[in-house]
Amino acid sequence: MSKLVLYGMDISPPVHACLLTLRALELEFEYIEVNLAAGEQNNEEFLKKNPQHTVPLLDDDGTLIWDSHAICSYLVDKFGQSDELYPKDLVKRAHVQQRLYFDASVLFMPLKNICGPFFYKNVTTVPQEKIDNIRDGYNHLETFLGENLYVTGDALTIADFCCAATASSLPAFLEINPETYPKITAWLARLSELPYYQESNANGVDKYISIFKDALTIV
Ligand SMILES: N[C@@H](CCC(=O)N[C@@H](CS)C(=O)NCC(=O)O)C(=O)O
Repeated sequence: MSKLVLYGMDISPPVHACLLTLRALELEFEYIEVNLAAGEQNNEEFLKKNPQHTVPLLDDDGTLIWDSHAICSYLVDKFGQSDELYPKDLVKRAHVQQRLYFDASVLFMPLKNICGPFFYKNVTTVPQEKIDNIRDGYNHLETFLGENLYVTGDALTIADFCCAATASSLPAFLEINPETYPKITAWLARLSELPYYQESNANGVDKYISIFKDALTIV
């Protein structure tokens, strides 16, 4: 069994997605906190491992993988007892991948586009357009969920981990109104019942949301 090391930060949604996957697979790993506020991601040592200077970063016995979506896929392919969380079936896998790319682009980037300027440049005003981008993501997610239990159908996959890690943090900027988004609300409640959800995601989400409470003005 190789030695897995995850570099992360406690409030980072993509890190939470990896923690959910690691714990779902019951894998042992070492966790190393990277202090992004102190700029540790730009240290020479970290940049050698990930020139894109982002967390999460996985080190699997010297094999370095970054981007949460790539990490979660790799973990299931390499260590999963089954392919349940990341199906090998071509069509099922394509559907999971579509949701992973959706998370990486449509859901996550609006979050990063608000919190990046806040953390690194002390920007506390948010143009309405950035909030509208979050709403677009919610609308798509609500449609994808439809009558399904999970984002690609009736089975839990890594696409749920990635999308839920982002979606649960986005209320820092725009509430998920249960009347407007009943499917998203029910899906997040369903995921929160996973035994490893609180530790892997919810604790960090609470901290993330509390940082932004009353901190931003929408203009
Ligand atoms: N698409 C990437 C996004 C990773 C990302 O942007 N992580 C943020 C923290 S949430 C980060 O490391 N920011 C520091 C930086 O970009 O310098 C993923 O899913 O892993």
